[in-house]
Amino acid sequence: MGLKVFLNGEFVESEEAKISVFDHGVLYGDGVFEGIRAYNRSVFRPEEHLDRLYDGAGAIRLEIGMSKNELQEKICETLRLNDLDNAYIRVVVTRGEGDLGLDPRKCKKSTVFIITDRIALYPREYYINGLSIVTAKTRRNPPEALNPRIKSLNYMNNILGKIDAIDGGTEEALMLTMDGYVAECTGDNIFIVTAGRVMTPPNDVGALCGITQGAVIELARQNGFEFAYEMMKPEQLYEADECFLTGTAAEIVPVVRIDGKAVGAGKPGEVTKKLMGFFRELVETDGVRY
Ligand code: PXG
Repeated sequence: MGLKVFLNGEFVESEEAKISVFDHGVLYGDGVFEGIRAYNRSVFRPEEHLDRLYDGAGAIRLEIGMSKNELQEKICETLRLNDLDNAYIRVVVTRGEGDLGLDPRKCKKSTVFIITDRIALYPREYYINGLSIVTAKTRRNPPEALNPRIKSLNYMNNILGKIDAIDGGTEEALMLTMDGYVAECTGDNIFIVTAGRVMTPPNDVGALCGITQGAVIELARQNGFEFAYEMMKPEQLYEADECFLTGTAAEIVPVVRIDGKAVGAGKPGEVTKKLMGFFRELVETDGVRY
């Protein structure tokens, strides 16, 4: 039995879930999206994901056409219909159908869909032994161009970064700002730990405000770790005691090698492992039931 997809107000079989070739989401990547997780029949922090979705839509002057509450209810309904206990949820809002021109005013109604699926987890190996990453040659978009705070459907900058990762024989790549500061990875935020201090770059350098990043900052503070937003150059990463990535799909994944250089002892660090434990508890307890 196929999974049902919410598409423009209706639930349809995944094979029937189709959108127009004139949709500006397809023609121009004109739209916004969210990736959300459900654990044990609870959606993890849906309000935060929906706030980010609506803020992004506002920034590109896209009218979603549904309230946050309605959309949250449709997410829960989709999960219930598909009887999923644990899931990866993709919410997508595009500008909708228009003509062969950029003008967003030609698109009269947004396209909204929700895909819920079983989550394909990263290999356990990454969490036990850690991940190697490389610095992408592609730089992150400056906030004055396509602001990385907007989780837009135009992910070409990140895809180019991902190609750099693949070329470097790894799964994830570090993306720098135009000034050479650490921004984030192609689909994850980045943290380092140096002398017991947990640090991540300030999001206004040009990075997505990650929901997982926010949760990890809370956990670090609650558990007595010193935390600071810090501008950092790649050299500071090489010299860090620990490094890890955060993201909805990845959760917390230790980084043990950057550009071929070992981070700390070249294995997942103690602070990273503690935070991974706290995060596991958090997702099991802090969610919205469906
Ligand atoms: N930075 C970027 C550029 C992202 O796309 C994150 C950071 C982490 O944010 P959250 O809110 O998830 O903690 C993301 C989100 C995937 C996938 O399939 C990953 C993301 C988005 C879409 C798909 O791996 N990462």
